[in-house]
Amino acid sequence: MSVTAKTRPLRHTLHYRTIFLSDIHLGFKGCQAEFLLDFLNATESDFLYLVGDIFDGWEMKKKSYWPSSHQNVVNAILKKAAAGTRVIYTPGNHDESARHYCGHTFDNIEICDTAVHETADGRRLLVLHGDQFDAIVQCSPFLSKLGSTMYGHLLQLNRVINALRSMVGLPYWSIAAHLKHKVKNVMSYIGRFEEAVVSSARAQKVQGVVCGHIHKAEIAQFGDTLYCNTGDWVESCTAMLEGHNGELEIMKWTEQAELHRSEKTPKKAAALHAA
Ligand SMILES: [Mn+2]
Repeated sequence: MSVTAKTRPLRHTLHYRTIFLSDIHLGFKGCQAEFLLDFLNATESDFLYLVGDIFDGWEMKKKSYWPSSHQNVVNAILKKAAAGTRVIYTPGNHDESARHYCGHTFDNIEICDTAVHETADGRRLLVLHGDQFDAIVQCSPFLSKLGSTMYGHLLQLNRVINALRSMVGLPYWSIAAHLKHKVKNVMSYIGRFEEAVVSSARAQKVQGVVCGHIHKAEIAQFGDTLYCNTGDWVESCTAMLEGHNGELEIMKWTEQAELHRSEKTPKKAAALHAA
């Protein structure tokens, strides 16, 4: 007996009221497009917010990189928009060219600089990418992040350089200490970023804010204001989800996908066996 696609058990879909995604960086090699595609295919929602840096225009300008998996992500989003999901896109600094189209709607995707989302339990959340606060916060977290990965190499280099310095009579100078200071700056950068985002939400008299930009998923209460960061699809593969009762959660798909798959395994095995 042969099993056709029609008779195969349907994939179990996860339903949410809202999905918030940011920092996908399509067009950049580091984008985890396969994971994202898997997530998009496994989920459905009434609202889908694209909270900036969906495309990486900076990388695309440097070299053309557009594998089919990246196009498939775009197609999956367009398909959702066509099927009735309300898709709202608030561009970021890497896809700032999309900001020229704020106030317009293309293929059912509404583009705006900032949006206000009302949760099922009546909370109003300001939605924006977050680079708008770079001028206040200063210091790029990515430069410092690069600093932290190079830390180990620089510790070694530190020894070589100081051996040379001492040979020519120069005093000891620690790159490592210099870098430690930079890493400490990352922590204070995140703190200052969160404060800036939260005070902007307060000024707009909303109950909370949803942003991206710093690639660090989080839901935290700052006094009377809720701070939500959706994370990214370059390293952490995270999304923020709103359930039908308005409850918010951060989902890490690399962990969730495994659970989702293990639930499906018996059905899939049965279908293959029958085929
Ligand atoms: Mn950004």
